[in-house]
Amino acid sequence: MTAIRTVLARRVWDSRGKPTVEAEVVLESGVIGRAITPAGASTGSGEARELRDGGPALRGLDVQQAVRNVVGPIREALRGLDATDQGGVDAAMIRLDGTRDKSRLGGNAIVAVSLACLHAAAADARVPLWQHLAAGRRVGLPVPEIQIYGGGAHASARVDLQDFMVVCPGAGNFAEALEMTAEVYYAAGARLAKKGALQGVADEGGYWPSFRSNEEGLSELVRSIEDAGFRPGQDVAIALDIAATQLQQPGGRYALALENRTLSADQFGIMLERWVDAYPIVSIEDPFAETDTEAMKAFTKRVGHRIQIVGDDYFVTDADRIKTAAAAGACNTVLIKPNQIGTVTEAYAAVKAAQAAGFGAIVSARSGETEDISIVHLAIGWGVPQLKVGSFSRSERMVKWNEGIRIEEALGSAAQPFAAGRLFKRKAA
Ligand code: 2PG
Ligand code: MG
Repeated sequence: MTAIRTVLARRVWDSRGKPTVEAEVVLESGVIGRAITPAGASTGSGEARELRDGGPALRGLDVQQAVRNVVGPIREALRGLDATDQGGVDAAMIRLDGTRDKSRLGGNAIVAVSLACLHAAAADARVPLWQHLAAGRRVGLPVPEIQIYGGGAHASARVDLQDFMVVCPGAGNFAEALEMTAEVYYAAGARLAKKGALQGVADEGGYWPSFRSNEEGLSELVRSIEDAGFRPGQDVAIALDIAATQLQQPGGRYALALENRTLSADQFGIMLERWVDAYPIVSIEDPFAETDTEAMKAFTKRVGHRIQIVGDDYFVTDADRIKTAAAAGACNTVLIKPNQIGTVTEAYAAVKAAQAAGFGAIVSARSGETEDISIVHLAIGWGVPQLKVGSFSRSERMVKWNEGIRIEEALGSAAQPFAAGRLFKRKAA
């Protein structure tokens, strides 16, 4: 009865008002699984390709062909397959697509179907998705990494750094981490408003600030943590996503447009290390561009024992890239975004590769999101210890934090201990 009867798709809209793909997998039992594809703005060049229609309408961003691919060839290929065989379903789509980057059918078509199939299998088993994935293993809530200020490609580069985020090593559980973050978010907004530096919110709901330098964002964030009544570093610490692929210029230098200067990779690394010394930073994502392996290795060697160094564009959720980086000593943590690689099976392979390498992992949303809550369930069910969803406003973000609250409640005392304190106790230089 878990055989796939049909696959449906439609165009829906994401948090930036852009078209995206929603897919439904319908089983012979009548059970339906549904998922929506998110979209990045600061994308890695190695990501699965989104199929967009081009042309004058909707700035070329429409996804009608991707929708037709789901209800045409993908439906044809999946009909009759067993939805509980996720590997088989995903392999059938990868075969049918036939390209390395899923550009023929579209990564945006494939990932919606892949996730919808997973939802259908869980629904057929009459358990929540996280429980279906956990398959009897003890699981817990991931530590949230939450944006306070947004910049880079998500705020017209008003500040060069993309995400100024917080994590809460002082939180005893997920709900408490959210509550602490809420206090910091309010405090940060109040400080910006008082300075006349509040320009609205960026794509992921973080404040859109008008700072004079990137470092001002760090000092303001520390003061916001204090204003909220917390000890910076102990209760609430800073996590950054530099998204440095966006900052690298032809020739390899890194541009800080706000500060009207460019830096060599060495100078950029020295600046970041100084920040790690001066501020309670516990995590830096994409400190260098996706191709700058030498700089990534050198930086990991110098500060990787003290803080989390996360590869996003650098790994694009690709298990092979993770294995290569682990051998080379680049990064120590992997960002996991299902739509970067294109199927649930391959995203899980990236989680396993990270675990095998002794790396940390963070399941992450995209800057263009929807009401889809799949990633919360993936993080919990797969046992991934961290979750990044953007900021603490806008419902495409809050729907995911709120889902975590429900699951924490459902797990009750059966939950694995919350890992924030263990993960983010900063080590000495
Ligand atoms: C990132 C994500 C989320 P985007 O860089 O980590 O912040 O952004 O979805 O635009 O790639
Ligand atoms: Mg990133």
